[in-house]
Amino acid sequence: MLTIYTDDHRLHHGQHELIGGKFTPCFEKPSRADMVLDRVKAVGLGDIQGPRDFGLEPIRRIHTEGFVNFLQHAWRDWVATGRTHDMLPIAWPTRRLRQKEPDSIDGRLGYYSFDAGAPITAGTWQAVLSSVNVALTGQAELAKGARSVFSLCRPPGHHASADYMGGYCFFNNAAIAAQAVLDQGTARVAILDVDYHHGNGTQDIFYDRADVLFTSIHGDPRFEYPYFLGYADEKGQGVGEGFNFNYPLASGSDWSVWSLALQAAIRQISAYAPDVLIVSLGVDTFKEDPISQFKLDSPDYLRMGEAIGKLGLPTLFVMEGGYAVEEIGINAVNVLQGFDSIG
Ligand code: SP5
Ligand code: ZN
Repeated sequence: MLTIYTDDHRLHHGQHELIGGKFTPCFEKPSRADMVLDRVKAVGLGDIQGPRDFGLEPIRRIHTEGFVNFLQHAWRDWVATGRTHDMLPIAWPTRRLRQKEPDSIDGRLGYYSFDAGAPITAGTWQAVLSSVNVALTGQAELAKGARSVFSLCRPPGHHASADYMGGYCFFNNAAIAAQAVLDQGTARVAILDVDYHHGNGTQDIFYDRADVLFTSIHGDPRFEYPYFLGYADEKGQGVGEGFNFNYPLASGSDWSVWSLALQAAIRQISAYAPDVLIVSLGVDTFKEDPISQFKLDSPDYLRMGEAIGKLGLPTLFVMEGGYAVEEIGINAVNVLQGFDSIG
């Protein structure tokens, strides 16, 4: 399987995130991608290519003009106020607050986020652009006829929606790739989000649409981040009704439980009969993940890849989360090798 990768991800290296009431060194760090790339090389998964530049147009198909402008100039506007440490928001427009973009950079930072988990640094803009290009290059290779491609994106994307960032995510790489598939004349795309956390951004982006089926297996929002989306009764709305499927699972779920949800999601994807499948590939379901509560073990990821492979669809894997840095490469690449083992 072809891998798309660039070193540009290193330009995004946040210092701290707010987690459990403490400023904690960011779990989402450059060594994550290094470990995955090392494993891709170690097992000889296939060729590794750099991304091409697709510009801002495909991003604007998913994200609002205001949000794109904010992110593009956020660091410049922050530095102009005399600060050179990471940007983190402190206030958000919740219920009964005005949904109006403020003038100040501090206000706009809160307006365009939903948590304090995604610090913006000097190199963040270039890194997130390159991460999108990694996803879009993978999509282009798939369109040329590859059966599957691995887009080793960093930063991840699935928590980012049309007009907000958060959860280590800025632009929604998987959603931008899905829209690119449709814009090239394909009718139906399915997304399978296997990251431990609900893909709230991706769900929100496609919630009222029938041309993208969204399925997600994740920690139940009753106990797990992102807390405010991901329930099983979220089915889509308008023409999108019936095209959104959530499989929230209890803390401590292992493969015996997780694989049943996977089979249910796969049945929905099969029934939808998409032209292309995009997998939001998070491996923070691993038993030793430092911020997660599922109990998958390394061999389970081979089974995951095999099950996805049996769908027989052109498939783009887009890297999302996974924070057990030593094992993230083994687990992510196990999914890809399991997929490849299915003719
Ligand atoms: C892409 C992705 O996986 N983003 C995840 C963002 C999670 N951010 C908040 C996690 C809160 C975890 N709380 C439990 C801490 C256990 N020590
Ligand atoms: Zn996650």
